[in-house]
Amino acid sequence: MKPTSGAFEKTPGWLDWFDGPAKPQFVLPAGAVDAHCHVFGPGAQFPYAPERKYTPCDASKDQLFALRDHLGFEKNVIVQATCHGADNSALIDALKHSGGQARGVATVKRDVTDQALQAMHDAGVRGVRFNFVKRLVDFTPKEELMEIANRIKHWGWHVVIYFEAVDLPELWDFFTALPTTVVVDHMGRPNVQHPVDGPEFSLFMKFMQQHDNVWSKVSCPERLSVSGPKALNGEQQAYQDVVPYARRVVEAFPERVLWGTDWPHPNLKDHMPDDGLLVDFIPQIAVTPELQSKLLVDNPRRLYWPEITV
Ligand code: 0GY
Repeated sequence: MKPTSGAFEKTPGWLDWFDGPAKPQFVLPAGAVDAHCHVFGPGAQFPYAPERKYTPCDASKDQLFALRDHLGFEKNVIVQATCHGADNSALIDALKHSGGQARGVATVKRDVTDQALQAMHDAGVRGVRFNFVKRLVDFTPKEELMEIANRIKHWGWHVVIYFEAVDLPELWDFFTALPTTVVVDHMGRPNVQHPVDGPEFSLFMKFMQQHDNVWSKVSCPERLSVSGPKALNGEQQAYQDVVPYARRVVEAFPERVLWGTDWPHPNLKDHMPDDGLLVDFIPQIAVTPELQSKLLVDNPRRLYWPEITV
């Protein structure tokens, strides 16, 4: 599973994904879904988008599927990353080679044809992603996004939104007007140095409380954590500062949460997580077998494989 940089030169300072993940101690429930991960290229086959804000290390579908099997997941939800822009070719290729074990979230522009949407649906795409993180994308007018949301609704797709916590007030009216299920990436990126009961995270909780079409991925402790991956005093476990946030969301909205590795972890410069240890983080945020089943099996199935009824 060795990372390679392939045909493009990787952004300096950007860490390669970790190619020797531990076998998790936490045994995932049968049918578990890694509901947030990406494929990158390989760039020689699927070139990165000219408008990208970073150039990743290649991370192929075969490497993703090997990680899935190693960690004990059954399925993946592959999310289009910004480095591929609105060219979903690498994503579609991965879905088509997954033997039905992967579904996808694409990025589309206003001019996408119905024929292209149908082809994506047939390959396994079930959502579109709207990204508001300014370091990752250029601005797209909200009317354009709303037009896309109204069109993809016809296919029964949902909208995945990625934003920073400080931007939620400004985006609130747009998000609450979306006509589909709405899935928030990484709990709306809370600043975990702020109190979990403080105004910022309370607004996010209110967003979910008041809108039962809103779901959240309780993913990316490695991205949100300030305390980081290392035990501070020999007792504290990795990413402890993220636990209260994720646990609160899981316990308040057990039917509307998803979890994913975020492999291959774009844009990390300080440390690269071991995906096996990330899996071991799950029982700290979903503390009972029932919550774990909902988070890892029932919820992602309901959203991405509703045809599976047992
Ligand atoms: C993530 C997070 C990031 C990047 C992207 O599409 C992307 O490029 O989502 C990030 O840099 O925070 O979920 O993969």
